[in-house]
Amino acid sequence: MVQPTRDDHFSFGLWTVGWPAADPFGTATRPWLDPVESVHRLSDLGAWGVTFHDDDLLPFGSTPDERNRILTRFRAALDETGLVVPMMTTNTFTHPVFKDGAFTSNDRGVRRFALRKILRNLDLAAELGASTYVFWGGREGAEVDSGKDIQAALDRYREGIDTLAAYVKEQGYGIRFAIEPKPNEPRGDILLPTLGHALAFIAGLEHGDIVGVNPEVGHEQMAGLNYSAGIAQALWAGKLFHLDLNGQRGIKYDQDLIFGHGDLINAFSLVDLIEHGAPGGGPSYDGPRHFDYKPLRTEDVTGVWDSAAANMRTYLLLKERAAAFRSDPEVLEALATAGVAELSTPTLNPGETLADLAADRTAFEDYDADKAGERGYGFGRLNQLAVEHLMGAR
Ligand code: 3MF
Ligand code: MG
Ligand code: MG
Ligand code: MG
Repeated sequence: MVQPTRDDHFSFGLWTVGWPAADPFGTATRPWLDPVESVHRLSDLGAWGVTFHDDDLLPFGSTPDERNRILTRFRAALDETGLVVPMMTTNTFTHPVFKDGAFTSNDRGVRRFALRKILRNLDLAAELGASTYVFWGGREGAEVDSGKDIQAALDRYREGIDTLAAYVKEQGYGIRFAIEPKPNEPRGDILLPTLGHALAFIAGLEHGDIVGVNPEVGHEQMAGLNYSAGIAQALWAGKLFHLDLNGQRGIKYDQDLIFGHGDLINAFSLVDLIEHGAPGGGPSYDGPRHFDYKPLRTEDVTGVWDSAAANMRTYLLLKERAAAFRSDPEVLEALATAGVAELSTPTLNPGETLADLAADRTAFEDYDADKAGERGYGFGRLNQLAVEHLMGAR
């Protein structure tokens, strides 16, 4: 049960296991990892897919010959292992040219360069069969209020996404875009910092029909938000196109811990939600279970592969625990006591108008608000049952 298979649709970014662990205060603690080796190791561990930024595979500034050589080796590794490339993305944050952003740099030349860099990689994504293209804003943001016209920046962000989305449609690539929100890092103030900001931005796009979100556990939690509640809203909006699973312990820098190694209770409710759908019958999520984590800087190469396996194992254990939770008669009873199913009944009767409601004395004049205020919902008991299932005590 806890042995991952291709059917679990686990995918990993090349930049995750491949992170050499340099941080702002220290140099790399691990050697560069050949992407071809990553493909083989991930395949051996039971993963299904591999994802990457252009520069993870094809170093910035590679010549056409170098690109061909690297791509030939990489495709051979995919063919040998059967691993797929479900998602690709562009690095518009590492090179100094992007220090003031890409789509929203004050420098127009940088914006035009960014569009070209993305365009080239979109063509590669189509060739490799990726169905999702992620846009993490990276350095789209500022530190100085008077240095960035935020409204102009949002105009340029929209221009960039819409221009590229129109291209994807024209080419018939069948690729959908997924915007990845993130607050606080690497800029002090970032555009589209949370899932909610991203959904509002998407609603104003011309080609928003092919644009959704790629929410990351740690990114929402860096803003103190509830990840599984955010995922529920993304599902409700029909915009959960992809996700980045990892762990985070509270409001601090982006930790990218192993999935479940942060807020484990929220990880449990997330897996329950995306595997089973909402209790009221909302959609579940059938896309890749994608890990965007970093092996701890203290790990050696053995620790890298142990941690990769740990992400998948934790997911599968949570899936098993969530299934037990959902089918426990005591949980069903606690859900009924809490009135969870009742929330799916519309507040007005079929065909009832506001005037009908205003005439309904039982809704107001004769309604015993004090009595209704005495109701106990039993949420604490419900959560204890979840925690006990999570701990394997039931
Ligand atoms: C940064 C991230 C990014 C994105 C990636 C696309 C470097 O905090 O999470 O990884 O995930 O750009 O998915
Ligand atoms: Mg992160
Ligand atoms: Mg991250
Ligand atoms: Mg991410």
